[in-house]
Formats: sequence, C-alpha cells, structure tokens
Amino acid sequence: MTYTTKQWQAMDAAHFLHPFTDHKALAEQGSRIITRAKGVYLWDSENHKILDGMAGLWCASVGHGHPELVEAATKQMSELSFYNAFFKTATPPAIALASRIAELTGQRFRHVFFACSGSEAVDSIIRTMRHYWTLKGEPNRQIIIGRQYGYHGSTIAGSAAGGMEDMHKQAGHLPGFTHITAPYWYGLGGGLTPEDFGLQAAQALEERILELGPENIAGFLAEPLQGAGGVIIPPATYWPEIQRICRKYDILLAADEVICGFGRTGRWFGSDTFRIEADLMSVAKGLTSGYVPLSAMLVGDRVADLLISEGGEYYHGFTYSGHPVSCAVALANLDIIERDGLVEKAATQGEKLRAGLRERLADHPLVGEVRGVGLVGAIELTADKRTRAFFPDDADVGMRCRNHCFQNDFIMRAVRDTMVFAPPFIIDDEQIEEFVARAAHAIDLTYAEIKDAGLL
Ligand code: PXG
Repeated sequence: MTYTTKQWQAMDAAHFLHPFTDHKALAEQGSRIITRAKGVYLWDSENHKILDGMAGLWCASVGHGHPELVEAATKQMSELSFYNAFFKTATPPAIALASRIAELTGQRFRHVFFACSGSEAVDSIIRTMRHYWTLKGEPNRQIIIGRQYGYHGSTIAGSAAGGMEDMHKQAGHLPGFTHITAPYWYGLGGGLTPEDFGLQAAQALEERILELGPENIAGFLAEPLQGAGGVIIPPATYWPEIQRICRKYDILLAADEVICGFGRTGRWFGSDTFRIEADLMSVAKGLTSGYVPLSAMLVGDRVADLLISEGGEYYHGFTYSGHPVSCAVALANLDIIERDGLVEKAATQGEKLRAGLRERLADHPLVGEVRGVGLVGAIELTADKRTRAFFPDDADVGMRCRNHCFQNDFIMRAVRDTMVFAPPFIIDDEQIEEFVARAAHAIDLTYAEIKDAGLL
C-alpha cells in the first residue's frame, strides 16, 4: 500500500477510533504514521528515525524486529496456526509455556491461565478471587481493593479496579470496588520521609479493611510499581507492611505484573524486586515483547489447589486462551531474554540511564526528581524544585514536553507532569547517551516555552 502520509492521515481520521484519544483534536493535527521498527528505533512514513523510549508501550523488551520471534511465529503458523483448549485438547506451545512460566517463578506459581490482554488477565484474577472465597464458604468476600492512580486495563472490571477517575466517569461505577491512596511519595508525601510515608500509605489498606469488614474483602490488587500512574515506586517500607496486613486479615494479594513482569525492574518479576509474596499475578506485555497479544493469570497453590480440587467446571475462558502462535513467540522471547542476559541488562543499563539523566538534569530548574528501577523510570517536572510543587493542570506542562520529544524524534510518555520511560532492554551505551541528550533537549525546550507563556 503506497499512500502518502496525508492520505493515511485522512483515512485514519475518517475511520480509525484510537485508544485513549481525543479524536477531534487528533483529526486536526493528523496522526504520525509509524511504518517500521528495528531495535530501539521506529521510522515514520516521512522516514524520520525515532528513538523509542517506551518500548512500544512498555513491552518491546528484546527490541523491535527480532528475527527469532518472526521465525517462531512463522514456524508455528505453518505447523498449527490455531487450536483451542476448551474441550479436552491442548497444544504443545501452550503446555510448554505454562510450565516454563511456572519454572521462572521458582514454582511459586505452578498454574497458568492464558488470555490475550492485560485487562483480561486482571479480569480473570478478579473472578478467580471471588470464586475462591465462594468455594471457601465465604461468598460475601466480593470487594476488590485497588489504588488511586492504579492501572489495570480498560475492560469494565479492569477500569473499575484501577484508580483512574476519568475512566470511572465514562465507564460507570461498578459495585464491589474501592480504592486506597497511592504510595506516591514525591507527589503526596509532603514533609514526611519516604519511609514514614510508605508506612502510612500501606496502613490505608488496614483502615479500609476495617471500615468495610474483612469478611467482605476478596483481595487487594496492585502493581508492584504503578506504571501508567506515573512510575510510582513505593518506598521500601510499603510492601512489607502491605504483606503483613494481607496476612493478618487473610486477604488475597494479587500483583499486577503486566509492566514489571519478565525483567523490566531488573529482576524477573517486580515481586522479586519488591519482595512481594502474591497469591495471584497477571502478566502480559513483556511476555511476548508485544509481538503478538498474550497475557496470563498466574495462580499460586493456595488458590489453585482449591479451584482444582473443589471448583468443578471453571466457567471462564477466551477463544484465544493459550493461542499456539502467541505461546510459541513467548517461548522464543523468553529464550532470548535468558540467553542474552537481558534481565541483568535491564538492571545495568537502567542504572546507566538514570546516572546519565541525573548528571544532566539534577540542577535543571524544571526537574524535581529522576527515579527508576531497572529500565522503567520517571522525570518529574516541577514549578519549584524545593517544594516539589506541581504546575496547574491546565498548563499541560507534561503534554508540552511530550510534544517536544515527539517533534524531535524521541518518545517519552507524559502522565500529568511526570515524564515516564521504559526503553527496550537492548538499549546500548551509545543509545543511552542519545536518550539523555534528547530528553534534556525536550526539557530545555519545554522550559523555554513555559517561561514564554508566563507560567514561571
Ligand atoms: N495492568 C497493568 C499494570 C497495565 O499497565 C494493563 C493491566 C492492561 O493491559 P492491556 O493489555 O489490556 O492494555 C496494563 C496496560 C500507558 C498505557 O499509556 C499503559 C497500559 C496500556 C495502555 C497505555 O501508560 N498498561
């Protein structure tokens, strides 16, 4: 198909409804048409080479265009492109991947249920938690506790579990969900030390449990670090206290590892990095590096044993649960991550990236903090470094910075005024220097623009 950029943009505006997009505004501007990618770079229809600081959308861990993943998909498609797992059948890639994932978790999660998206994996967790308590003879335990700024997907249940107010307003409020504060020290910690604030944020869970009655709570669902909420990394005191509270009230704990899973934080799972002992986990993105859709709910023995021994038929599943092509790609992807030491690389390259950003930006008047773990991180843009003050919402400082990145062939995401990044694990030292230079340039341009606009 050889259309011009303008033709693509016109067709796009006429027919394609994008996720999380103001379509009227987009139609005025026109989409950027991304046509190919290799390693850490994307190219658009005008042949601009763009540094992808978001690994697609937190997913392309092994980089774009890896020939081994193309080969794995091609091979599996020619051998068996699809068969389902509903009626006493299974395919080798799905079986092999389930056991491989169990192995990667050190057999802490020995059972795996496949779906296509992170949202579906989260939905599976919610219904599995509720089913577990019904089987235990405590059917009143229905409430799922999530968090402010939590993101668990965009299905009705996923958005209800997440803590994004704008989503709740459009999707409607489902009963059976409640949210506690986020462990966002930079934004909410005030004068407290991160340690004291972390404890306080965790104790909000205990308060909510007591308020609603532990006999009504199914579980607590949380990301090890909150990705889409702005790469909110909890203080060290947070997770141990959450763990203590879940144990005390016998609340199921589910770790949503859709972003953290498979190396993003420099360990295989965010649960390893933050020492979380969850009963269930959801994984997606990094499982296939985003080459094909695949997600999974990982079930620990406490839940799996009851589900299997007492549950009877499990009335849940998707046509593509355990899709053989997706599973074959995931197996090849995990092979690459292991063989090439990419989990360790995420840790070492992440350190270099943060060091580079701090060296370049620590004294920048617009930068309040650079934080991260492994290859996921954030740069806070601030109106006042000393007080960590935010700009007014309508100043759109984060969006201005995102636009400067984009116009200069570099991708970072803006969450409020927090710039977030999550590049592929294969990013090399030279590309890290390029990343730092491009980020600094975009922040300089943003600073000049908001000074001109009288916002500083
Ligand atoms: N849980 C977490 C922790 C996620 O980050 C989902 C569930 C849902 O996954 P699916 O595959 O249903 O999208 C996610 C997805 C962003 C952004 O802009 C983040 C996600 C998705 C889209 C955009 O940061 N995370």
